Order: sequence, then structure tokens, then C-alpha cells
Amino acid sequence: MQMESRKIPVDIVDSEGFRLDVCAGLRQRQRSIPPKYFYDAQGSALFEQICETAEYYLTRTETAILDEHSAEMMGLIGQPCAFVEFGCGSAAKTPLLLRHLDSSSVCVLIDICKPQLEQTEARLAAQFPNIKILAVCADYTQLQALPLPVSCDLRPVIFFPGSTIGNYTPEEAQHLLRKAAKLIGPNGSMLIGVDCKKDPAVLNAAYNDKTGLTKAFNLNLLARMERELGAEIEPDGLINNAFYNPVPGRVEMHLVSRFDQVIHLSGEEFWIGEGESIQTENSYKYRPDEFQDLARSAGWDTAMVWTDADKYFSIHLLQVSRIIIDRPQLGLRRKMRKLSEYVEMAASEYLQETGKAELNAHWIAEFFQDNGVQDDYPRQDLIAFCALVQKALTIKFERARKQTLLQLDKAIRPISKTR
Ligand code: AVJ
Repeated sequence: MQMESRKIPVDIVDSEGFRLDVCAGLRQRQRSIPPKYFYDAQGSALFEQICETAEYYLTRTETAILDEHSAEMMGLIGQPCAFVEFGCGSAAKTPLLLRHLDSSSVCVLIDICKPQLEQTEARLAAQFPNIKILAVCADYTQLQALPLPVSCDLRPVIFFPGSTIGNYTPEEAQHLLRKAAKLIGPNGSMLIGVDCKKDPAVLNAAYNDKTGLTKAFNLNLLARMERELGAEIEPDGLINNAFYNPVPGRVEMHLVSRFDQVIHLSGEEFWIGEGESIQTENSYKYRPDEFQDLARSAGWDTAMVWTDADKYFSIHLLQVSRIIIDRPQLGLRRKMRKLSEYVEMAASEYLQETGKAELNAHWIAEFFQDNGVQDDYPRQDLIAFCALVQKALTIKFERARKQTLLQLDKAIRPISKTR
């Protein structure tokens, strides 16, 4: 079917954001670029193809859960409602829910990628002529209010599928979920898809598909920087690397430099040493109970959780229990922390990054400078700081090791019994 292309009336994506975020990201110690910038027209198309690969079980599994339980889900949510989807992409799964929506409901699609949003809106409007469908081109993390029709007094529900929440660190996810509770109000609910912890081999395969689509998806970010920002990057200078990191419980995607090189961007020179990387994505995995705890800490109660037989993926129905207002970050002013907070920060960051029990002097010296410990505590000497961090690190490392042993023990005992 030929899709007519419509104009999206509301477009609030900040076009300078990409340049600013890339430059700021390349200045960090662990260079990083927010994963939302994957999704230009090419990146969005590549992501759709990733979803079809044999290894990427997420989309298939979530779709099956939705297909089986959508009637129950919409029944619990209640009708009519204002159905708001965060980061809808092609909204391939959305019809499974919309088919249960009555005609006085409205559906608002929010996505950062305009060409894809135009297509998606046209497709859903044709498929569901009785439901009012609106499209808003925006970064849902930047919303100041829910983009609903002015007179709309329908009960709002946020649909946030695909485990997009995994792109945020648990701390960022908590902020985002608190913000979502504030946006949607005391009456609101949220249906959210969350990828689960599982055998690392399954996770590693899902982010290293044989067809090379995930690799192309990662490298497209560099192409986009060249296309849109005029960045100058050595051809074939960076390679894709994706792996599950079990300490923080996330898949990481990196672009690793094959040699010492400089990226030219906006009149700045960004040096990258051989083997150093730009991190392009985190994809956190949560056991259902872990996610439930995170949601609770953000003011959401869990009404129901659905999973597949393998417990690969979960869909949570959350209800606002209290609205927690996070103190807004004050401009660019860096927060002054207690020395003990810096020690904790350094120890956990180090463990997450390296997994090692022995502190590296170079690393800690950089941390000391980059995080402004030096500025906050000008009389603090580096060697003493290093000793404090090493002590905290030893404790953390021991704890993580015991945890792993305990889990292993739990997993092995039922097996050995049967012998
Ligand atoms: C769309 C963020 C859920 O983390 O699995 C797919 C993006 N990255 N392959 C994910 C992605 C690499 C995806 N999310």
C-alpha cells in the first residue's frame, strides 16, 4: 500500500542538540553519545531490520506477550483513555492494543524521527479510522506536559514498549519515571516493556547479529555525524563492539578506535587513542522484581507483570502512587559532594568500568581532576584519596564476588542434587 506522507504539526525537536551532545560527550573521560541519536531515517530503518533478525528476541517476545494479553491489559487500564506512546518508531506492536480501544479514546504518538513518525501516523490513522490519532515529533524526555488535546479529560496511560527504558542508567531511569508520573498525574498508568536478565550468551548474540545489522546501526552514528555535523572521521577508524557487562547488568555498545586519531568537529579536535572507545549505548536488563523496586522508588506501584515462558521479557502495568519532584539540575553548576560521596562514586565507577579489584593510579588521577574533587577539596592529597577509594573498592569487589558465588551456588545446588 502506498502511504501518503503527512505533515506533523507539532515538531519540538531541538536541531542543535545533536551537535552539543556529541561535543560534550566526546569531552568526557569515557566518551559517549546518547543513543537517541541513532534514530535518523537510516538508523530507524536499520533498527526495524534488527528487530527481524533471528538473534534479536526482544521484539518478537514482547509482541507475543502483547498479542496474548492485550485484552486483559486494556481492560485493567480502563476505557476510554488517552493512550500516549513514548518513542513509537514504526509502532508495529501498537495495533495489538489499539484494537481494544473504544472510539472515544485518543492515541498520541511521540517520536524523535520525523520521517518515520509521518509514515506511522498515516498507517495507524488508516487502520483505525474511529480513533483520534495525533503525532508529536519530540524527545519524550524533554516534555513539559503531556501533548493532549486541550479539552481532553480522558484517563491517561503511557505506553513505553521495547525496553527503551534500558537505555538509561537506573538513576536516569528513576528520574525519567518520576518525571513521567508528574506528567501523567495521580490518575495515570503506564504499560512498559522491560528486557530481563538472562544467559549472557543469548544477550551477546542479540547485539551481535550474524547479518551485521547491529554493527551497521552503530556505525551509522558516525555517518550521521559526518552528514549532519560535518564531522571529519578517519574512514574505518572505529569498529563496533557490543557485549554484556554483568556487573552493572547491561549490554554496552562501543565504537572502538583502531589507532590513535583525531575527530574534527565544530572547530574542535577530539583525540582518541588506540583501543579507546566512544560508548554509544547502554541497554540495562532487569529481573522483574528489580524493575518493580526501581518503579516503586520513582512513585509507581506495580499492578501486574506479564512475561513469556522463558522469562526473557516482561511487560509491567504501573499505577502512579505518589508524585516525587526531583530537584532540577541548577544550570551548569557542578554539585559539590562530600568527600565520602566522591570515594563511593570513584569505587563504583571503577568496578563497573574495569571489574578489577586493584586501583589504577592513572585512572584515579583522572577521576580526581575530571570530577572536580581537586576543586572542591584543594587540600586533599591524591595519594590519601587513592587509599580511601582502594578501601571502598576492596569492599565492593568482595561483595560482588560473594554475590556471584551465592548465585552460582543457588544455580548449582538443584543440579547437583539430582546426580
Ligand atoms: C530500542 C533501546 C530497546 O537496547 O535493545 C538494538 C536498541 N541497540 N540493538 C536495545 C538496540 C542495539 C534497543 N532499544
